[in-house]
Amino acid sequence: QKQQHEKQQQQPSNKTFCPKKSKQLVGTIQTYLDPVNISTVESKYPEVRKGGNFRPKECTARERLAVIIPCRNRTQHLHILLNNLLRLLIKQRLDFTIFVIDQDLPTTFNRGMLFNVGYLEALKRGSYDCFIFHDVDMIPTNDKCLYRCTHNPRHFLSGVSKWKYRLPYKSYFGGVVSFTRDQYRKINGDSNLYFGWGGEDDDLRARILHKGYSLLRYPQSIGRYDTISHQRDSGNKANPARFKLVKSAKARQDLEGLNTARYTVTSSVTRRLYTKIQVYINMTE
Ligand code: BGN
Repeated sequence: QKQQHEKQQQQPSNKTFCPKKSKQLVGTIQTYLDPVNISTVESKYPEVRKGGNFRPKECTARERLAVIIPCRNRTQHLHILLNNLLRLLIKQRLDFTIFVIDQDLPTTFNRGMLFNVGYLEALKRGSYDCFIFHDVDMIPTNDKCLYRCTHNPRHFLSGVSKWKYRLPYKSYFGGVVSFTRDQYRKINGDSNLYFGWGGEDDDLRARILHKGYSLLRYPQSIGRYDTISHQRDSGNKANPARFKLVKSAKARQDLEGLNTARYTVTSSVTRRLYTKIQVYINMTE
């Protein structure tokens, strides 16, 4: 499987690099928040190859991007996200693959661990340089919000519709974040211990700062996101252990994370617009 992916990824050598900012970018774009059929989205993007893979033909992209979307029983939202996100990524002339990491029911949602699974499983399938971890319900509204990695991890959101296009608190680090392959490895990825809602993003931020990185964030006009409104998912109740866990984030950093993620891949399928990795996480291990 890896060989096949690698073959697909071999670059022709006689092309120039794609521009850092494509001339096609206009700024504010319309968002589509209504439910959509996957077949409608598929027919809109014939240029995306099986597995959710795209590479510009006229230039060589500067890096290989894996977009990791943790998901648990939220297929409707995934289709809405793809309906919005694919156009933006293609316009930015990026070499990307969409990975959906779908957690088997009934185990409580573990967003942090799904990030780790996404990183590890993507690297088994291709040599990605940049990882963008993307909530399934965050819809970008500005195409100058570049889906690229840089010298420090980046928080993409500066304002979200459900918070009146602001953030809930200054150090909020949820939603959409980017890491180079190296950055994510150096911080030992996410914690695996957060089952249920809350805190794992605060833990991740603590890990980044503790390893000496600083944080980047897009300015207000660019990091502007719409959200798909929904009820709190069943199987993702607020995690009462989160307060204690966040306090010990730095002490646990090297002991648990990317290096200790235990999971079982129950299926891996290449759909037209994404690679879907189904994963079982055992809560008691
Ligand atoms: C915070 C949560 C985040 C969540 C944001 C926005 C906690 C940690 C308490 C120590 N943090 O309160 O995880 O992304 O709200 O909803 O609960």
